[in-house]
Amino acid sequence: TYSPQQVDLSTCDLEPIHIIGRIQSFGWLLSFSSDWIINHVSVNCAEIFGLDAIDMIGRAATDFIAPSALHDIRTRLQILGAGDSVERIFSIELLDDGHCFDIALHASGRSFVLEIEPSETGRRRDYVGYVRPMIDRLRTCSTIEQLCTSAARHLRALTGFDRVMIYRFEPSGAGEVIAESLNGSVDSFYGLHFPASDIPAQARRLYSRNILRIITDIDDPTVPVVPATSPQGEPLDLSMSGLRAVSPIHIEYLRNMGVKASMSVSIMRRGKLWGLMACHHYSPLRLSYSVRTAAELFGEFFSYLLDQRESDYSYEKRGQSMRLHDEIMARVAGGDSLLTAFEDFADSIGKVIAFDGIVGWVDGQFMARGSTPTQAQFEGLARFLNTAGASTVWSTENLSTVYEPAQHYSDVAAGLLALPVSRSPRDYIVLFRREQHREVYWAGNPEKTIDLGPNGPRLTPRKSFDLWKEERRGFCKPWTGDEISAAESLRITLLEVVLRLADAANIERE
Ligand code: BLA
Repeated sequence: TYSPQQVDLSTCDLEPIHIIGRIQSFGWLLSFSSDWIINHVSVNCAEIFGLDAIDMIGRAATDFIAPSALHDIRTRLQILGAGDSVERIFSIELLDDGHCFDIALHASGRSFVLEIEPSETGRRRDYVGYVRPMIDRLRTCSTIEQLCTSAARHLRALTGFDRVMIYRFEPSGAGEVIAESLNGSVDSFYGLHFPASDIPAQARRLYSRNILRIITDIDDPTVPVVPATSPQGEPLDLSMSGLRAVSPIHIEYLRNMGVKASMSVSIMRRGKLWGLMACHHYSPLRLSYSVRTAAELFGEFFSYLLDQRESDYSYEKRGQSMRLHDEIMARVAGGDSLLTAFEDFADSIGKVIAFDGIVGWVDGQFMARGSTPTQAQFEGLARFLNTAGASTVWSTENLSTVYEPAQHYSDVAAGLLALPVSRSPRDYIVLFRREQHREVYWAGNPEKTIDLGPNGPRLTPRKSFDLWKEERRGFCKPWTGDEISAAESLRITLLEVVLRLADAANIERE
């Protein structure tokens, strides 16, 4: 038993969603060993195989599948790679009764899982053929914002969801809707923030392996997979399944939101979950496996293009910081000291990293420009910075939480980026940013999740997603990864300059 005190956000992370033991009812699932003996079935299999699911266990899967289908399946099993790959066959006559199915095959432990869905009937549509022009459109987008908006629009056109969002994770794990496409009758979520606990850690890990999930109807009673465990006591791992039933906690979340069906496609960047293409529908929505496959493919291409755009941007920034290095070195070679050239340096640095104020603190000399602490205040701050170490840049968006005296000047310098420019902690170039008073709009009060709900001793999704405004005080505009790496290379340049100037001074003295 749990006491309410023990129920914190980490209990969300403990729910074993990959072994939930149920699938959604829009398909059928069976698993078999490498010698084709059926070891798990979803109980609805009776609908297509005409035999009670329980009676299928222990029989050969080959007894149920038509020879030509079996041939195709066998071939696919041979090419099924190690790891998380899934083989798909569309429009296969599984039972030789004229019915076409779409199937997915993947390995789970020592078994193979066969997932079956009805093929789309009527006018057959080549969805994969749609993806090409969608991607061509994306290629013409030059900014990340355009790219995301265009992706949301195209994914909505392909799938028909009422709301398609591009949701980006922040380093804290919370996230923001950065682009959206809507059916005119639903509310916008654009710009809204959601707390990290909405998508717990194990779900994120799973979503970086299996990149698409759909919930066709939150009221679907779902179907058990039997037996619950193998003779060895192991449940069937459904991590790579496309039919897996989802966590009841998440169903409650969607219900509280008023959403009936959802889908999300993972946006991966360099092996990490960057965000989600998150889709909502206000009535049940079943998408065929071929549409989902097209959506998945589109998501993968979108991820590549996004990575390319972000890399182009970083590359441009790197170029700028290299030019800055050259500029500074040229000036020092021309005989300027760091002190006499401070104003010029400040200008050059400002082209690469925006700041509101800058301080140079070299050999006990204080030089300042723009919005900075006073010399007396800075001397205290420099001692604090000494404790952060001399070998790398150090930054904060909110100085006063780590260094209390900064409260007295948080209006002029809420955050800083410090570049130690001598080998011992002593000399610095410090960039300051003013407070950026920011209002963060949350979809519901993110702290209001600490309740025990119908799903037992776990946190309950919040009931209200009404706009909740957080006033963010004392923070400056965040220093980006590109800015921090530019500062790091700038630091190396300045270190060289300071050493060179010190050498020159020594030579003069001798
Ligand atoms: C899963 N939570 C998810 C998913 C999304 C969100 C997108 C993936 C499943 C899907 O596609 O529907 C959250 N949905 C969002 C967010 C937006 C959105 C942020 O549309 C913003 C636009 N959820 C809670 C709490 C817990 C929780 C308190 O609020 C835990 C106690 C759990 N969320 C939770 C779990 C899953 C989940 C367990 C995994 C569901 C599964 O795959 O089984």
